[in-house]
Amino acid sequence: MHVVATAGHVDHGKSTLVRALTGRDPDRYAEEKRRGLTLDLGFAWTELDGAGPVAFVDVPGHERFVPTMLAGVGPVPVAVFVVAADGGWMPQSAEHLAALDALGVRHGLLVVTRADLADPAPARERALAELRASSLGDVPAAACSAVTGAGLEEVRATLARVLVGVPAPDVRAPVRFWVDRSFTVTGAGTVVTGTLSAGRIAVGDELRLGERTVHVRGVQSLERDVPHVDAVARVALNLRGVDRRDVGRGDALLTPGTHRETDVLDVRLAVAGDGEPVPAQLVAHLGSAAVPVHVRPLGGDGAEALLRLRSRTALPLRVGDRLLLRDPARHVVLGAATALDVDPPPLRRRGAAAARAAELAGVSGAPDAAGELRRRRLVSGRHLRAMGVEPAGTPVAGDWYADPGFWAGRAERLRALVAGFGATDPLHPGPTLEQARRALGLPALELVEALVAAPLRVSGGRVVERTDDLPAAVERSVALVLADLRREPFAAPDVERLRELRLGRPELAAAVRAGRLERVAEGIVLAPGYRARAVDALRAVPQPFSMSEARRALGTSRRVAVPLLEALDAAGATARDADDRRRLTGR
Ligand SMILES: Nc1nc2c(ncn2[C@@H]2O[C@H](COP(=O)(O)OP(=O)(O)OP(=O)(O)O)[C@@H](O)[C@H]2O)c(=O)[nH]1
Ligand SMILES: [Mg+2]
Repeated sequence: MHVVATAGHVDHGKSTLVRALTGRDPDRYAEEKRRGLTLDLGFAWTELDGAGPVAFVDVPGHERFVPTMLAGVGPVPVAVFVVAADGGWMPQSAEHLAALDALGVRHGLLVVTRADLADPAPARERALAELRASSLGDVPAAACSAVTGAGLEEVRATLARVLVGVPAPDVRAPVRFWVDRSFTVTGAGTVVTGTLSAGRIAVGDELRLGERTVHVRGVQSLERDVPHVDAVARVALNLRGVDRRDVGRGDALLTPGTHRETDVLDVRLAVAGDGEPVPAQLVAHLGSAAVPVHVRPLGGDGAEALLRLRSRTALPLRVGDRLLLRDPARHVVLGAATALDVDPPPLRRRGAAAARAAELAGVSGAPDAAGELRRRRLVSGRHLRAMGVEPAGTPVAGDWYADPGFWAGRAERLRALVAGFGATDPLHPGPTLEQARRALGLPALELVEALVAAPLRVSGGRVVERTDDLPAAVERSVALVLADLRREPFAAPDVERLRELRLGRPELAAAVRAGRLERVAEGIVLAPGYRARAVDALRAVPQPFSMSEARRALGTSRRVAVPLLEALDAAGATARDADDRRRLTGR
């Protein structure tokens, strides 16, 4: 299917042309028919020889309804530009063309209507010259009269030729389905309609609508139920999970995880040569949405402006999206803003805007994973994908991607942190994973774990420096402790035994650093791997179990059992019930 939008000045014959081509009146409302004026988007479709089904989105031409026009053409890739032979080039001809240009519409044709009322040649020449200077470029033209029917066949043939040359969209692309109508159908529930510009929607799909998940219960296209529909298409969706009042024009249904809902973004706007500053309040149009935005200039030169946009409501965005910026007060389409960053950093310090502009100067809006890593330093793959950027390279941990220089720097800082720790507190020879996470400003413990490499290692939940060499006397004493622990794995040496073996605080700390012993609590050490062994032993105990049941199963005293079970709790291997009994979690 093809989807085509009309464009052109009020009363130039757009709706009449659509009716002549499809046999259906796109003006649905009694008031539209009475006043002979399109007030809202209209929809009609037909079969066109050589091009198959063609759906039309008919837009209003009146200057008051330019936002409605934009909601209609937003997701549509092809335009039928209408100029009346007796009307010529008019203000909304210019404004609609500026909109199509900003949206980057590259396919279309010119139709000179009302050709029975005046010579179509002057209107055609002027319009073709205007269109040539836009994204539409050189387009074919046809003249017709809806009253006499003359020229309609040529309009059909020309439109079919244009449509055959329109490239097929990517049906595997993520869905961002812009709603242009929503209503309730008795017995079916909420129905939304819109133009699907990329991707595929199938019955049973789950889509995101802001914070909620909605289920596609039914799909209709061209008034027929279908199991799925591929872009480009006019689509009606029957939805489960949303009330009709909670969805409407300007909302988008999204493939989960593929867009970032944001109310702040940085963009590049090509500016006209007059050098006028960009107004501080504009309206941004994207798909069927129109949101007021506050504009903060970051920098740029005469030809382009780098702007921070802040909108009152969030928009689902990806890097590279084009937003049309319009000044409604002056009826001026300023142009297309390209989304460079849909999750920009806050600008706090003096000079931050200029620094940001310098950073964005080299950003094109084409997804660039390495560039994102350089600027963000550390980011999850999930977040990158939501911004429309496919991660490149290998994650440093889990789903985390890091800039190589940043990552090497954090590894360096962790080594320094651990060294500093050992110097000030021999009994705690390194920071806990959580302490290290905070000191390094990292968002997840798994990142700290991933940074631990020789000579560092994790022992007893702490990051410590591996020092393999123990003084010979300490080595001998530790060997005796380990021999005791082989017989009774949870009978940690008591104060007396430690004194007898001359294992004081520094000696124990050194043995822990060397990985010979693991610290359970102050003055309590066990053989490495004690937690796994304890979990094994506790499997034999009926769940949940009390402290004394655990103590008996482990063959140890309360002095050891209490901190040992706390260590298991901390590691997530055991969980405590309300009555202080515990069970194994299976982890
Ligand atoms: N004589 C003549 N009249 C036409 C022709 N096409 C449209 N009209 C008349 O022009 C007037 C405006 O036509 P519409 O189709 O409503 O114009 P429109 O562009 O849809 O107007 P808006 O949607 O309000 O912007 C109507 O009275 C039509 O009957 C034509 O080819 N010849
Ligand atoms: Mg109309």
